[in-house]
Amino acid sequence: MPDGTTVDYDGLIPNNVGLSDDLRVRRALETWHPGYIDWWRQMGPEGFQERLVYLRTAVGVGSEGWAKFGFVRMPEYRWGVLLAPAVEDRKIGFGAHKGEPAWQDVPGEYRAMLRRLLVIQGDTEPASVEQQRHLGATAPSQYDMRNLFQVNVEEGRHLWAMVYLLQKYFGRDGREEAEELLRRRSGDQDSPRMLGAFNEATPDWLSFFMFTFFTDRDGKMQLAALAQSGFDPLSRTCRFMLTEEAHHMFVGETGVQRIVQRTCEAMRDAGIDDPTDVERVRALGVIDLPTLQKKANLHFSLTLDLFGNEISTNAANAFNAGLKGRFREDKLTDDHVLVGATYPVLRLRDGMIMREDVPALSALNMRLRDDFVDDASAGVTRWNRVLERAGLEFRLRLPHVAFNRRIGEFAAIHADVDGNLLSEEQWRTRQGSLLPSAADNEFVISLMQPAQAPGAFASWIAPPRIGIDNKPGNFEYVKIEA
Ligand code: BYC
Repeated sequence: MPDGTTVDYDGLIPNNVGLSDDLRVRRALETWHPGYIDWWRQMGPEGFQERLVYLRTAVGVGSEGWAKFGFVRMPEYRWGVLLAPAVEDRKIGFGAHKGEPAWQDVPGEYRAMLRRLLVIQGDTEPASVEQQRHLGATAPSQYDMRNLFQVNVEEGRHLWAMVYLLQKYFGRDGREEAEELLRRRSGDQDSPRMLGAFNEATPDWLSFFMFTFFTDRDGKMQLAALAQSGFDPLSRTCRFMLTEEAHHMFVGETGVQRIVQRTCEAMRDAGIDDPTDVERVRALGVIDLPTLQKKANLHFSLTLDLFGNEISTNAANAFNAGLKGRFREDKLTDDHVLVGATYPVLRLRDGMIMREDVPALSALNMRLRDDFVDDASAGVTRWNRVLERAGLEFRLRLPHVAFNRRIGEFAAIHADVDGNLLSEEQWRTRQGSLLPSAADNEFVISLMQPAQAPGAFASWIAPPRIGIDNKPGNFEYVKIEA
């Protein structure tokens, strides 16, 4: 039996779940494997599949030394099934089953609910790879290209994580769902991915950094909520996924930070101190700050939609069932049952946005969304430090939660970034100053010229302070010449 911290690399599928002794699941996964590789070749990073990339691969699940770095061709990456070590005697921490032993198998009455959660989570992982598949060609440096590919292979592994749970615990339904996860496509008319933001295009690197900053952070919050699950295999799976997820948000946060830094430097060198002098700033070959704000507005609002409706019986049921907890549930000090508790939620009442106390159980999506907003604002504060240091007064900010929504209370109305309601006509007039316009997007895309020589960086982004795995600035992260 595996000891739960070392990974068995002998078979086709690296794992710490004892696959060598679990013939049924091993066969199911080995049968699914060729379809996955076909999907990766068709829908994974375009143009770089045969290049050697300096990637980290998980080799253990302990807290130290869990990954090793080395050159790998992406289709040969060792995707595997890795669960965080089991916690002895773990109990369900919330809901109607609080205090009972955590489930090692699927509780029959919650089968459908659990399957739906796994499928939604699983669906987002390949979706993001599909969304990002064209970006390699315009990478602003080898460092960034390598980070993109790292994020992509790990999203691929996160798909494996959900597919393992489906194959192991859901029999034939699980196998069918696993096939469907390879069949849907981001943005496809007939067979789209399940959640809205995962069908949007990621046409440029600014979008990629904003996506990893905001949307991967939804991933972090959702995984953190699922890591609390009373279904122990899901909890252990998500705990390990969170270890990898941290790098994805690092990529987003530092990506935007480096863009802000480069813009500030270029403005200073050119003696421009008005950030709204967009044309002059753009002429320097850097991204103007108002455009950065508009992109942040877009990605923040798209990501808020991923938290579902403000009032949700699905969320209440999943919590009651002990399947999906709150962010850091185990650190919270209330009764973890929430019957009779309330939570304040922003709602639309008589054409106004009002705070209203609602039953806490039905407001769990909002609670997670509020935790997300706090987490994201800490990142925005770090971006703003760059502006402060540069002596500029401009600050980036998060728009109001009612801005540009397609799911929930505010889908029916228009609001500006301060939460003031706008008429249809006012929205039409102001939209271009709040969200990226076609001209803004065109400008950003015009900057996306590849910088492929080791140590080279595109004009619009500063180099990172430190290389991946402490490598020097001119390290060849991707062997571009085959
Ligand atoms: N788009 O009761 P409600 C990540 C549907 S990201 C389309 O509010 P619930 C990653 C909803 O399905 C994290 N439909 O829903 C990031 C429901 O339909 P049914 C992904 C939507 O269940 C970057 C109906 O509306 N993981 O990992 O409370 C790169 C009623 O809604 C949407 C998860 O999301 C939408 N946005 O909340 C790579 C965790 N929103 O069932 C990866 C698992 C709602 O009535 N998912 N609907 O027909 C969940 O926990 C929940 O399903 C949701 C929705 C939070 C998504």
